Amino acid sequence: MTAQDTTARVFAALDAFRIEIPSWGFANTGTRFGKFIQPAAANSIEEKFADAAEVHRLTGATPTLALHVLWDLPNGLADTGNIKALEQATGIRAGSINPNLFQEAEYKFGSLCNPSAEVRAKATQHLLDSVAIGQALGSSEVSLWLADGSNYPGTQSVRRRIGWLQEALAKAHAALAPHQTLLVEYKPFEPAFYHTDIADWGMALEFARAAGPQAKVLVDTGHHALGTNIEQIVAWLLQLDALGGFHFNDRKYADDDLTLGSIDPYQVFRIFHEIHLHQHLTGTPASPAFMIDQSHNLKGKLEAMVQTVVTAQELYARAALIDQAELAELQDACNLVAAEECFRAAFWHDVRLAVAQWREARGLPASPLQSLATSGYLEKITTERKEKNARAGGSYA
Ligand code: PSV
Ligand code: MN
Repeated sequence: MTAQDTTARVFAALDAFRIEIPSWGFANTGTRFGKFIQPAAANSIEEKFADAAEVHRLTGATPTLALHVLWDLPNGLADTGNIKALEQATGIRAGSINPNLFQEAEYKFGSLCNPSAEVRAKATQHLLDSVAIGQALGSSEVSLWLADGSNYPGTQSVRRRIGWLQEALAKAHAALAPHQTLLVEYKPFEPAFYHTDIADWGMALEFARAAGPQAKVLVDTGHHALGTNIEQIVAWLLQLDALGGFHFNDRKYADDDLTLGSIDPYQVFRIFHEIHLHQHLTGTPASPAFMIDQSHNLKGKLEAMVQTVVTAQELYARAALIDQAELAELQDACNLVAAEECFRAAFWHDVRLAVAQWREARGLPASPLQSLATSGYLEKITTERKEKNARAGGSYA
């Protein structure tokens, strides 16, 4: 491939690449043992939109902000007017709507799978409200993650809980507008440690299929047992037209929420390869919703978010450099070393110069991280927010 071809591929890949950032990535968060308060953290939805707009100004790739209903729209539908005003003011659009079915006291023993019909009804209503919020905001994804499960064998009926969840998802699906997708996220454990009601992609896929054609699976890269071949799951979901979206982050052991690509950039590259390959095989671009699900409490929140988006752009561009036709030929010939080298050559290709050229050609800062450091934005929000943050409690118990 000539240098010109490489640059053209990088430009085309980046022009098409958008990734959603999470509102909770700007707020004070912590570990199970305590919150680490940051002076510049966002305390309101206004501040979250402002931070998201800054990330988009720097990277050109994050036009939408994922919203978590209880945290960002505590009054539900009544808050959508405020969100619309913020969209107007910042140029950032509301992204996926995330129902919150894990925080309230009633959900101690589950939400949509709770043995109590009353609790299930409350949870189902919240899910339906989330669908309505998505409609009011014109957002396309309702992204469902359940903390439901149990901690001790024999204490819950896995079978009956499957039925309850199917019922709730069917109701949510029936309420979707044509432009909406219901994303079903899975997670093997935490906070439930014995069984989780949607524990893996097979269960998520089955729930999505039973709910209807507008329900798809969401793959959170942190939600797999160690050693799981995530790109194979992605390949299967693409093959079945069932891949709805991603929550990107990185992990060493579990749902660590580390910065994308910080532990295993090759895995992200392999996942992006499956996305590019889909277009090569079918002629149609794969269109899962790319989202980040990270909430940093050690790194600065803005810096971590910009670093993540930049890494995602670089890895997406690198995966676009694979010569798919050549790779297919080598695979068919079972020419293992040559096939692997064709694959790896793209991974090892340093695209940073081409990415910087793309940024400049699109009127963006050549180095988003450097530009963030010198823009004065971090100093400004630190001054504005530090007193409020100093009053925030960080205690676990
Ligand atoms: C749960 O671990 C999760 O991945 C879900 O997507 C939640 O909505 C998100 O994190 C934020 O808590
Ligand atoms: Mn997630």
